[in-house]
Amino acid sequence: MATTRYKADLQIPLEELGLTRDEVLGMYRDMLMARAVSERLWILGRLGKVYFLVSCEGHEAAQIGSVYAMRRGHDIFIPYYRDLGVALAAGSPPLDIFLHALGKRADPYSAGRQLPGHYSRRDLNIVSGSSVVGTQIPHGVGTAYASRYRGEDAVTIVYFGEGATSKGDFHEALNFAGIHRLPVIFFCENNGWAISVPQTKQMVVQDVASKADGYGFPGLSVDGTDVLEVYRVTREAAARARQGQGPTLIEAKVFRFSSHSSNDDQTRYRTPEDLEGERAHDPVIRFQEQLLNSSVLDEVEDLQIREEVDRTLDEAMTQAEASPDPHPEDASGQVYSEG
Ligand SMILES: Cc1ncc(C[n+]2csc(CCOP(=O)(O)OP(=O)(O)O)c2C)c(N)n1
Repeated sequence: MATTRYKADLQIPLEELGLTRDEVLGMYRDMLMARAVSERLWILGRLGKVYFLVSCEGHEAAQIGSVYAMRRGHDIFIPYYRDLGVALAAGSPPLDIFLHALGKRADPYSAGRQLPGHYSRRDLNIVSGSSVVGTQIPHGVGTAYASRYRGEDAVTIVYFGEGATSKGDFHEALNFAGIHRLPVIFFCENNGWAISVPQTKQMVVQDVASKADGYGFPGLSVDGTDVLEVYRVTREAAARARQGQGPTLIEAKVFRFSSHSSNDDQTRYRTPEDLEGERAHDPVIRFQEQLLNSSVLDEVEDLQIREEVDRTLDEAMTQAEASPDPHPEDASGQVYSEG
C-alpha cells in the first residue's frame, strides 16, 4: 500500500488545494517564523540563557503543512520535542516558546518546569508529551479513541521521528488504531537520524510508510520539504479519518539541518559533504521560490513579511526576557499533593 509522491511543480493550484492566497502566505509566514525562532534560540543558548534546544530547522514544511491541513482549535495535536513549527502553526505564539525555553514562571506549557521542547496548550488541543521517545504515539490513539467514544469528530495527529518507529509503543499504537479504525494520523518526520544512528541501522525497510502494511491501513511517503504536498496528503488523511475510514501513516522525508540537540555535535558522525548537500533541500527557500515564481508573492511583500516576523520576534524576546523567573518556593508545586 505504501506509495511515494515527489513533486517539483512551480505552479500553485490554489483552487485544487482548497487554499486561499492568505492561507498560503500564512504557511510561509509560519515557516519563516519557525526558522527564525529556532535561530534565536541558538543565540540564547550561546548566551547561556537557554540551557537546552532541539531545533526544527529542515522540518518546517512537514510541520506547518500538516498543521494547516487540520482544523486548528478543534482537532488534537500531539507534538514531539522537535515540533516547534507544529506548536506555532497550531496557534501557540512565539512568546510562549521563548517563555518556555527561558524557563519563566509565565511559561504556558509548564510554568518553567519542563525541558525546553515540550509544547502543550489545553485551549489549543496541543497535548503535553514526555521526553521518552515514542510514548506519545499510544497517547494519540487514546485521544482518538476518546473522540470516537464521545461521538466527537475531532481527528488526532501525532508526531514522531523515524527512530520512534523502532519502539514497541509504535507497534502497539498502530495495531490498536488499525483494529478499531480510529480517527488518527500517525505523522513521522523522517530525517534519517536518531541522534547519531542512521536509518540503515534502525530498520531494514527504506520507507517508514511501508510499515503501515502490517496494520491494514494506508502508508504514504511524501517529500517533507514540499509544504503544499504535505498539506495535500495530510488533508486527505484527515478527511478519511473524519469519514470513519480509520488511520493513515504519513512519512515526511525531511533533513535535519542541525545537530540532534544543543548537546550533540553532528560533525563527529557526518561528513562535510553530507551536511553541505542537505542545505540544497531547504524547505523555506524552496517555498519562497515557489511563491515568487508563481506570482503569489512579490519581492516587496516578501520583505514586508520578513520584517514583520523580525519585529514580532524582537518584541516577544524582549517581553520574555523581562518576564519573572519562577519563585524557588514554588518548585514543589504540582509535584506533591497539597493540603
Ligand atoms: C526511550 C528512549 N530512548 C532513548 C532516548 C534518547 N533519545 C532522545 S531523542 C532520540 C532520537 C530519536 O530520533 P527520532 O525518533 O528519529 O527523532 P529525531 O530526534 O531525529 O527527530 C533518542 C535516542 C529517549 N529519550 N527515550
